[in-house]
Amino acid sequence: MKIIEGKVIVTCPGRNFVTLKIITDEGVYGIGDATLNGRELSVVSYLEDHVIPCLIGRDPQQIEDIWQYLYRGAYWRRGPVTMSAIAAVDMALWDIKAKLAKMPLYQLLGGRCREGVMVYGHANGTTIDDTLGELDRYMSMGYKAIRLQTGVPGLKSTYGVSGDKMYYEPADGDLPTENVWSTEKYLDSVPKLFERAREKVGFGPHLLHDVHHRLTPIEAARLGKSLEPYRLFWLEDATVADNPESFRLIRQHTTTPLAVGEVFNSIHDCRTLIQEQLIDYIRCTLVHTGGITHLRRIASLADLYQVRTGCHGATDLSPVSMGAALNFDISIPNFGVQEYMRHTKETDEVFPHNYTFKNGYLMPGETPGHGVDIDEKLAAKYPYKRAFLPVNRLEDGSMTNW
Ligand code: GCO
Ligand code: MG
Repeated sequence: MKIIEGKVIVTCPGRNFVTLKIITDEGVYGIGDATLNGRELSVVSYLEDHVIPCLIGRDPQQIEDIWQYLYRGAYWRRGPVTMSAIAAVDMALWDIKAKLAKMPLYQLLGGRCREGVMVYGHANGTTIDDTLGELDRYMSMGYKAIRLQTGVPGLKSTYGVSGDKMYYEPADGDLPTENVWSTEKYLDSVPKLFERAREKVGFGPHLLHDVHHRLTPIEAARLGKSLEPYRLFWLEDATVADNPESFRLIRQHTTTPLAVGEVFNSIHDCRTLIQEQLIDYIRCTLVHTGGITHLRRIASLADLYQVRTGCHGATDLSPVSMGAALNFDISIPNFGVQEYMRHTKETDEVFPHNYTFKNGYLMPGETPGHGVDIDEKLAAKYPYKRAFLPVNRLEDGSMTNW
């Protein structure tokens, strides 16, 4: 069996997605997600110019060998562009292998470890009252885990609060939008939100919060400590994780569980955090971390240290990533939770899929492969539209993390 073609499909049904289709001489094909928000065309070029020519003629069943070939063979290691391209190939090859085996992918990965994949949804609003209203709505939809983000009094905008109640889309400008940030204002508002939320709904639902890398280690430590009475499921990206030492400092001060990893792209980014048990959840995503082959290694390492997974699942990861992630999530022992931000109707139509939501759980489907396809004709109706993530400045004008 041989790979005879690799096609990169760029489509924008409301937002940009990059998809790789690998076609074999036996007619079986596989689909992989290659979307890197705000940097989409770099991955397109990497795939078209440097990866696909090397795949033609190879046996698509040799997943590990092809992974090593693309990783070691490039000489230049890691980085989000490279690892997203490798991930797309890897996802497509696992799709092909599961189709050949006539099994849903999770069966090939070892079978189910649980009945369903617990997901968390995003409840947000510009005021605490709005956010609590959204919390109600998510609970009535059956969600068992809900992320809360609220507007910060005195700031025009903040991460995680959208105008649209259904969908959150941060890549909102043809050039990067400029936002303004104040840590002091933010640190006052978050504990109030969680105090009100627990008063309202008790300790039944899991509640989560995303700091989006905006605090220094000591500020994050203070926030974690002040949130302890509200027993969060996790505090996400409390500070930038470039230095694992930052998490040592946060850990010394708080028992609020910590999650990190959505901007990681390699096991080497999280090795120390895991081995020193500085985090509780590793949030790497299939598409930016080299696909199923590499994420399985990360999850296995994490399992040794009682660190659980919580794969990133924002709307900028396509339904292909979601379908593949669900097959992975259901098959590993140390799964924690899966992020689930619903895609728009247009996106769901471009990517027909068989996963389903019920009572706060997502279920991968039972058809062979990872269960997600692309309707190429429909995809062609939505041409690429340049879009950037915002940038962030402090009130005095200096650049900070978005
Ligand atoms: C999350 C993330 C996202 C990112 C987005 C950037 O927790 O889901 O923080 O919302 O901001 O993926 O492209
Ligand atoms: Mg996040």
